[in-house]
Amino acid sequence: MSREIDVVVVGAGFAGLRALYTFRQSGRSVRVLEASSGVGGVWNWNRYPGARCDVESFDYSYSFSEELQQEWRWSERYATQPEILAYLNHVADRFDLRPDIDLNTRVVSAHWRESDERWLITTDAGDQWNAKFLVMATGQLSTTKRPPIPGADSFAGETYHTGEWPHEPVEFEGKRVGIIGTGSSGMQMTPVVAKLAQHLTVFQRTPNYSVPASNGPVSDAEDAEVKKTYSQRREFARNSPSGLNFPASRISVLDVSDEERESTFEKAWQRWGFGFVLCFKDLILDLEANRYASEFIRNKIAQQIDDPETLRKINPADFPFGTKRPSVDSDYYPTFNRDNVTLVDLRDTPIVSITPNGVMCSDHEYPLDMLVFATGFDVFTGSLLRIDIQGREGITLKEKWSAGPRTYLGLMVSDFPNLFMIAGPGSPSLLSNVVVSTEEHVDMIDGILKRLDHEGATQIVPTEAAVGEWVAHVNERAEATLYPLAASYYNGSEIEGKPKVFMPYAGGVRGYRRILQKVIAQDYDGFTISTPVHR
Ligand code: NA7
Repeated sequence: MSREIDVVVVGAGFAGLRALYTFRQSGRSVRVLEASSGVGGVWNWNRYPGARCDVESFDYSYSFSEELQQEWRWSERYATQPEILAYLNHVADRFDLRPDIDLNTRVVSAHWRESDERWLITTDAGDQWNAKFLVMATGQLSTTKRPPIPGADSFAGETYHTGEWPHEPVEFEGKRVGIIGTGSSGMQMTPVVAKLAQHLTVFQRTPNYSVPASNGPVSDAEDAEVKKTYSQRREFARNSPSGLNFPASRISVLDVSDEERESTFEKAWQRWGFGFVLCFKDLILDLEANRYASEFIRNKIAQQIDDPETLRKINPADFPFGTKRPSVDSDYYPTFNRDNVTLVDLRDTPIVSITPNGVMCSDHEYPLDMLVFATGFDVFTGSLLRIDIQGREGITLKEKWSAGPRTYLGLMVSDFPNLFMIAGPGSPSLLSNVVVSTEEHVDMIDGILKRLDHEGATQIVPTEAAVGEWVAHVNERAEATLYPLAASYYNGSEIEGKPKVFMPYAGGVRGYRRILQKVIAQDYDGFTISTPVHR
């Protein structure tokens, strides 16, 4: 017997908690189904040492409650994973969200039934929910990727993936540790583990650019200052290119003197972290402009590395800065000056296999006691496609997206009525401060549901034409940038065989917001809204 409910939300991370709060406020019955044993989404899974956010805490937090943003006190500019998880648990308690959340509950299928215009959702325990609306708050970075390296299961020591880190403490002391992967997770973990392990070997396939976090404690004065004008700060972020609190420059790097260029870069390097990409208007738009930034960062990296051979391996050169998501690090580069740290360049000596003893590269074997996969995720589509989602006439989402995701506004898919994605492919999503984009989508969905209520409508679905136009627009915006020049998870390159299409919307948070406002003003242009078919 399935249970009736207005809305099923899949996932209890940032997006799912906000969705539950908002839809409940609107008087709907809501059930959140969460696979893990706690709330927090990625912040509950990514417990590896050194894990922290690379968007500033003041901005990587909810804006929906003035009381919440006034009372929560962030301790550091860039919050650690435990602090963000504590925040999300606080939110769950403060707004009494837990009674409507089922933990340890993985959704295995969701089938649309035209006969009663509802979604039938089945969990791994065989429980079923019958919901008018289905909201996928499954995140973009939540399906871990373990590369298909021969012998991967044969390793006799401890193995971990950064995105599925155990809740129990992991001991590094006295061990030979290997980390595969130098994305944000690998770069965050490396300096911490290097201080604990007997020896650390970092296996790097593609060197990426990283800018310093310039992290530090939040002073009482700064806390008070931000809280005095918090709502303005939020409004600024919503109307900015990336949802961050940095003034985007309107100046081209090509129009300034050498001195001005260097001093602007230097200022951004010292303080802006991820916001470095915004310090001139054209760093992600113009290759010549980008060259200046890439060169500046390469020089900065060179100043931090003692050994010329290590520098040759670690200094990025294969793609322009920012076109693959840059990292924001704390002491990553100087870590390679330590005697107990080795950098292996997999472009020179690829991994041949994993053996019971360690990692076998083309030149020799690296014996290890512990192997950490910091190898990332099946980004954007992984968490959606691993669920058997069937829309009208049994069409699966997998079939629908066989050539890559096709959405309207990154929010809905044609033939899948009443199914919403939060920060899905085709929205600013991972090209933005994703909390800003998440809250915007929840509010958009809330508005849609109210609009349906208003005239007793029961279905909303985008037209095929609207999806086609949106996909074309997403591609157009991507092609106007340098993003396509890197093989990255933005364009499906993180998984072999994945369709190579550009996933996020590169037109900016502000531009996207204006489009949503226009769609609403035109009474949900691009959607078909229909009234009951079965009465
Ligand atoms: P990322 O950024 O996707 O990084 C994954 C890393 O793992 C990256 O360096 C990859 O190298 C490397 N990788 C992946 N597969 C392999 C194989 N087969 N062999 C060697 N190395 C491999 O994931 P993260 O977890 O670091 O960060 C994800 C996001 O979380 C981040 O962007 C922030 O938004 C927060 P490659 O570059 O593919 O050559």
